[in-house]
Amino acid sequence: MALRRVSATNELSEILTTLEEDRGLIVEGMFPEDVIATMREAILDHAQSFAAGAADQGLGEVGKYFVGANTIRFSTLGRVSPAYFELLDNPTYAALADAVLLPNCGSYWVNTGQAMLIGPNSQAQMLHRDCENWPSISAIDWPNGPEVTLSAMIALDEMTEELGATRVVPGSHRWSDRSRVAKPDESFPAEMQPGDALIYAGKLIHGGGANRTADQWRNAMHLSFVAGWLTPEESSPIDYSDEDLAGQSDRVQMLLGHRSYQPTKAGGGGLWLRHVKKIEEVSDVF
Ligand SMILES: O=C(O)CCC(=O)C(=O)O
Ligand SMILES: [Fe+2]
Repeated sequence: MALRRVSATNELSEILTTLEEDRGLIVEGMFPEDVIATMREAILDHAQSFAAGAADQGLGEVGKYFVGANTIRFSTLGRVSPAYFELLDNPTYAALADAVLLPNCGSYWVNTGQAMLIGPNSQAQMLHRDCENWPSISAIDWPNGPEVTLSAMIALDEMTEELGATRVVPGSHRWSDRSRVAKPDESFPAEMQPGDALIYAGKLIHGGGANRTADQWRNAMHLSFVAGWLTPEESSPIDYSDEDLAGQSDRVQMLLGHRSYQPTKAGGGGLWLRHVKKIEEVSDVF
């Protein structure tokens, strides 16, 4: 069972069916070349100020082990380049996220948008499921419980197996034993061109590949969403001010936590009322 690839120009229904069945696929040409080129340049420039291996995701040594000794990671990408907001508004990714997540929540938001650059001579990352960020949810009725997160690994440059393309374990979302550890030879590399994306749901096992080159970096970024009733990895609502998001679409503002959670697609909830009123109209309550 291999990792399937489809073109972003194919019928959306075909992409959706493949994602529903496999919970992971490569969508070729998903993001526009110019947006990817802008994001790439900004990320590589910003990366100059980070020491490889420094990101520990707030977990100390465990986090360092997870991200790798020679990787560079950083988030709050909207401050690195406004091209990030265009990625958030991508219509294909929006349709896929709506299909996977909205059956399980009224609205979803950004889990994290992160530069994930793997340096030369790096070991493979441990294989894992992103839904294990919220283990008490994954445990419910495994493997039939709800998908609560959807991720994209987006190629900024070519991603080959040798460079450390993300590895995916097809079928692992259906394994009856959630604690079964994937063997390295059960995984396939998601080789991609710039602008292609590996889209995968939280239950699919995957991990960053080993970068076996002596002197080249694997340049990719991650962009994931999570059900609005769960807390994301990244603290977007406080990382972006109202001014930062002025002029962005309602969707971008919602994805970055500048809207209240909606329990159902029809609305409801919303103590801050930011999804139905402009903040200026309710600011006297603060
Ligand atoms: O770097 C990669 O290819 C994957 C990273 C990843 O899956 C993660 O950190 O959760
Ligand atoms: Fe992951």
